[in-house]
Amino acid sequence: MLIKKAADIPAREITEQKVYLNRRTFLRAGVLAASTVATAGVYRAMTRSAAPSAAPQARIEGVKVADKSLEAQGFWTAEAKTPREKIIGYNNFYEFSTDKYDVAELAQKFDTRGWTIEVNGLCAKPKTFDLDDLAKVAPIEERVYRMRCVEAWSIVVPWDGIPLRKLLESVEPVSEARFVAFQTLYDPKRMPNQNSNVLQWPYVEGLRMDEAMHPLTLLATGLYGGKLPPQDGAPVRLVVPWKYGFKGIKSITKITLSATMPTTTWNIDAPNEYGFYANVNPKVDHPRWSQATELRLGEARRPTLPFNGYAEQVAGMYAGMDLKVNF
Ligand SMILES: Nc1nc2c(c(=O)[nH]1)N[C@H]1C(S)=C(S)[C@@H](COP(=O)(O)O)O[C@H]1N2
Ligand SMILES: [Mo]
Repeated sequence: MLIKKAADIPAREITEQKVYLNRRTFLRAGVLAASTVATAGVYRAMTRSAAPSAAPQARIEGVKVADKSLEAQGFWTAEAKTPREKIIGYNNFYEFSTDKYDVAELAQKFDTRGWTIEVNGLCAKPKTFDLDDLAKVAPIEERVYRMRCVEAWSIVVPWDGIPLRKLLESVEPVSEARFVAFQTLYDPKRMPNQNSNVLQWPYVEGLRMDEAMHPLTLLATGLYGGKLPPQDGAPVRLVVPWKYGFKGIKSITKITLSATMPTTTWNIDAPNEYGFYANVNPKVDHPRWSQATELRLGEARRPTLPFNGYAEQVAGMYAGMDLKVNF
């Protein structure tokens, strides 16, 4: 990314944190991988047992509920929410500008009328969704998530959205689907910085199927109880809270189920710096700066947590993988 200086980040010792191995999730993943009859139905049953209480609503009749069980599941955090002005005034959205303070103004007139998201690939019922269709897929839930940019700044955002899993289940993935690829709109007239070659366009991202089906993975349509502002990825963006922020692809127009690992924008741009998995890991420094700490916007610098504080919910998906690297 363009922020190259982080020399001021003190190299600090982080207590060795034993990665929490969720053995049951691991075993289920093994069964799934071994299964030759894994249908969408089988996948559904397995992922459901990973999340005993199906995503309760964090907002009930306009009242925000600070429920411990939501916090335990990772759906909510008691940490101070970053003020809305900061969230919508400091953005990475290279289709508009590489200057975080300029994105908001340059994206203000971004026209999202008639928006559709095509969901295709390895599924029984491919479909192009407009925003009304999307609203019918599942009720909107509020999630208060930490977001940690790979550049070592972070925010806490009250998102509104639907679990990605609900959308994927609605198109009935077939057993060969192992990955999900995402694409941002490509339209240089509406996204003027796509006339530059600062990145390869359109911006693309991807998740492994189990990551995409994880209860924490959100398709966000709003924040702070209102519509998603253009600078934050209107009308629909991805939020994967345990991964670096660049996985959270904005203004999505296409989602494709595939058998092979999709290419991703930042990996194409700098393969030695950004990998496919990109799980937040304070012990693996970026080649050009430390990842041990982060600047919480409007607050003090603080230690970065493994999996951005969501290890208990997600570490089991990476059992047996070398977590010393992000690739
Ligand atoms: N299409 C697109 N999606 C994107 C980006 C981008 O440049 N283009 N930047 C990513 C990065 S690096 C981060 S940190 C987050 C920032 O989200 P925010 O501006 O809403 O905080 O969006 C991600 N999604
Ligand atoms: Mo980022």
